[in-house]
Amino acid sequence: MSAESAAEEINFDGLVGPTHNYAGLSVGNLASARNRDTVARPREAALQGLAKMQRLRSLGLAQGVLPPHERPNIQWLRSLGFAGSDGEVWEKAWRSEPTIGRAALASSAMWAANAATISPSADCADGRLHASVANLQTMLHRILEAEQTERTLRRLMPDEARFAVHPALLPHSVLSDEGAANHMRLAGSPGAPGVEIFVYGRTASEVRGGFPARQTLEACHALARRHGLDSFGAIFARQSSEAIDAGAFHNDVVAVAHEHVLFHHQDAFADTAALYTRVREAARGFEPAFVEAPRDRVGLDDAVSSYLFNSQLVRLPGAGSLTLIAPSEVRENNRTASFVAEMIAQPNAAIGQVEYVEVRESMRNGGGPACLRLRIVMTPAERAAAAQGFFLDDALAAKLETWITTHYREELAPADLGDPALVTETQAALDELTRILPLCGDFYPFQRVPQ
Ligand code: SUG
Repeated sequence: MSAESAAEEINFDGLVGPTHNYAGLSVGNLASARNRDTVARPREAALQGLAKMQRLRSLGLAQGVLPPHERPNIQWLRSLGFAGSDGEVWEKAWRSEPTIGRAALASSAMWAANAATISPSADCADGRLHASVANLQTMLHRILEAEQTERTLRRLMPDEARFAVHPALLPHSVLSDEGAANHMRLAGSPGAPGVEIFVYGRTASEVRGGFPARQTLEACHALARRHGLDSFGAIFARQSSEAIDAGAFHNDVVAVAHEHVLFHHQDAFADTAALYTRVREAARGFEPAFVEAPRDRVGLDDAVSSYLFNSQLVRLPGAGSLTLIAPSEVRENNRTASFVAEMIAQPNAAIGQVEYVEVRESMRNGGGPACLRLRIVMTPAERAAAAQGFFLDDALAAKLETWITTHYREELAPADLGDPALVTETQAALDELTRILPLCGDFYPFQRVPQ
């Protein structure tokens, strides 16, 4: 088998961290606003995420896992002038600066689709796999993620002859970048040269009302340039303002692509016809299939509340068509459930099966199945060169399950969040995790000896 045909797309899911909570931090993300200050269930959230990973493995797909970040982010709080023991730093910050405290506690790195933008080696001029860490500059709590994400990706893909891990673009409104959530790729097979679609919500000079548009065209251009995509390989498409203002704060709330199939809402893009034309012109060696959900069947409100398009689109081993891994909320909404049932029943359907997964705790913060994973297409040689301890197998899943049930609180209510014991607990949990995943040494800032 050639490297091209043996390459596979591997989902790396972010582990939900021990401080998973609902702080209402993301303007324009309706679920985050609606669930602000409700009681979160970190243990259940992490177990739901792990169960999704295991479900995909049981369906025959390769699966990886990425570690949570250190939260509360004591190092950042110290840089803002808080002093004392780690517990004291947290207690003072939480009490005196609630906006900063909430940002320092967020477990939002679990949404690995926002960690980076990945271009498989088949698309890149230098033949290496390129990864650009996202700056996530629109939301304060998310800007904090880039530093650890870069360290994680360098551990996962250490061999610079095969992998190019780029730091985040300068965190500024002009270069606003939210990673793979605004990036799609179409290809005849995962390892064949593909067409990468970068979706942006605004240009840098534009003043837009409504909800924030978190991705600029200028950021997309920079990513395509860095990754060495040729002029055929990169397409830039504008997300529709209606979608953003209806709560589609990332493109992956209204569209998803895999292999030759693009599944999207009718109102996902500013100019759908132009996008189809560009994709058809750029597609090398395959015929793209466009599956559009019409607005009179599925409203933007249904798309945003059910997360129909935040499904994972995958090819199960031996399957003749793609499978949609959809959140169970899609099945609970009559309109999306009946749309999916009809779509998969079509003769020669491009998407011919659906599997429902339960990630309700993440959904309550606006993160569906597709948000929780970063897709990395790897050839067999790249997979062999990656750090093996990040790939999930039954033994690792069992260790992670025990680790979660040992360390995670069952509930986190708003009144619990300022508790200094939370710092000690999360540090103990993360310290143990560095012996379960290949993170030995001083991976987390709290593990470093103070200078
Ligand atoms: O950035 N929610 C995340 C959800 C990210 C979903 N990712 C993708 N669509 N790929 C966000 O809005 C809410 C945190 C809080 O409110 O506590 C949050 O950050």
